[in-house]
Amino acid sequence: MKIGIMSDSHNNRYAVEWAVARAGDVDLWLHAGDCVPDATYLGLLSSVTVENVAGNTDWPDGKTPDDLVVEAEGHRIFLTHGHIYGVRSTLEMLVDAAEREGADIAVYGHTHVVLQELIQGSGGEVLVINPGSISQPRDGKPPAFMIMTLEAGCAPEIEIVHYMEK
Ligand SMILES: [Mn+2]
Repeated sequence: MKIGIMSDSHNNRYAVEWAVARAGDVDLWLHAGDCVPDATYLGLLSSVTVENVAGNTDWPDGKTPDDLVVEAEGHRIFLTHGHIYGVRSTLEMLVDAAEREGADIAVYGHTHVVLQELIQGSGGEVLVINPGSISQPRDGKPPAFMIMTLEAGCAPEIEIVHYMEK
């Protein structure tokens, strides 16, 4: 299955529209927070399920969780914004939290920097990914999102899509 992954859209609805159009057919969208209304908008534009979490600039709305786990194709994906786990200084707490949830993939945002890294945890390897920001990148590259292809028994494949790329 194909999973679109975006984060930190920060109220840029145009960026959300672009990502949906560029991604084409995906089976699921993940939005890693900042801001929740963008994930709601994503759900209106796309016909597939959107799983999303709250970011540090999202006011508590009583229904959007800080973390969640999505099961797909034999994988467990831990989705969180990342500020709770101090991701600006270390990915250790994020990996620990993912492992506590039995996840082999951890998706976060917050830093606005694209990252894809296989990190050794205490119980195995966790694939840690950050799709960057779809509207306010901080890595000197154009805005980005990811498309992850998951197949049971295969290593996840990740495509990084930058804004305006064909
Ligand atoms: Mn944030």
